[in-house]
Amino acid sequence: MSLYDKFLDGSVIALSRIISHIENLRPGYQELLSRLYRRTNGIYRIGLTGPPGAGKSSLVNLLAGQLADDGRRVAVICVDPSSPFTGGAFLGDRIRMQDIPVDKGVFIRSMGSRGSTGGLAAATSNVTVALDAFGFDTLIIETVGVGQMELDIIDACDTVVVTLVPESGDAIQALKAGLMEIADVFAVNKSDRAGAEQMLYDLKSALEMRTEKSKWEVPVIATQALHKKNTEELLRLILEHKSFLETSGQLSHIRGLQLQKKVETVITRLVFRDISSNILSDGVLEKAVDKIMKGEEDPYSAGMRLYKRFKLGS
Ligand SMILES: Nc1nc2c(ncn2[C@@H]2O[C@H](COP(=O)(O)OP(=O)(O)OP(=O)(O)O)[C@@H](O)[C@H]2O)c(=O)[nH]1
Ligand SMILES: [Mg+2]
Repeated sequence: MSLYDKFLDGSVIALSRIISHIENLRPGYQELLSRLYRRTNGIYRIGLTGPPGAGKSSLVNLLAGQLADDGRRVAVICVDPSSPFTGGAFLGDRIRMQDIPVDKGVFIRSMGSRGSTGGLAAATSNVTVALDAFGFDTLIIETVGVGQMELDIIDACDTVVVTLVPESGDAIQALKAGLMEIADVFAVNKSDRAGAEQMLYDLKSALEMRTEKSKWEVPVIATQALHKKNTEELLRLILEHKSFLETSGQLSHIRGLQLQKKVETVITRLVFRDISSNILSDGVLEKAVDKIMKGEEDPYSAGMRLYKRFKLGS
């Protein structure tokens, strides 16, 4: 039985291996993705982002469990925060992926920023295709909300939950970090701590002040993942947003834009691959650098010359 057949047969091990194949851009991965794409059903993607230690994994844990209890087939992608950008897991007590309820059939995959040559956002989106084709209907993506890279991933989700904590400063901070624009739901987690009321108030005021109004009114909810408080309510708000997307026609609009991006990425990658294998492999680049060093050419015209040569050769 081939790996693909085992995948179709529902083998989780085959799924994991197929994901690695895609993630590492091994030969034939685009063809594989093309086969997988035809089996997709439009998996619903929930993005969860927020500052380090805000309780994202704790919430994901509970949400995944609740969704699985409701009969959904849930997958979770944790974009590993131990990237050079986010500074790593300095919190010794952070919830690890092992704590997520695998017994309920929840599939968990961690994606590191190192080693994903094609860019983390593209890799995440490709892995989503595999999960969708496998039969999962709901995906939760957890990522630390700090850099542009994370925003790109979260941008590719249908519903975005921004998790803040009372001590993460004022709502203005969230505004500055660009979180206000991407949030569909705000969760003020660790609301057992001082300052939660103020945070809720500030967030609501900041949302009201927004000039750009949408038909969806971004709700703000206080949660306590540690004590399982209000997490069912949080899920209800998330699913309410899902219904909103579906009934308003926004879902197909978003997906159209995302597909456009995807096709662009596929083309860029193919061009890049061809250029690297056709031009850059046989010392052409070294020769060009040599010429530049000798003052016979400059890097810009060298780049344009090589690109033209690639185009003619293709
Ligand atoms: N007091 C309190 N602690 C909480 C609450 N929710 C989560 N925590 C604790 O906060 C710590 C960090 O939780 P995580 O779920 O790992 O946070 P995270 O946002 O996933 O962390 P990173 O992935 O490292 O950014 C853990 O010790 C949790 O038990 C809450 O509502 N109240
Ligand atoms: Mg976490």
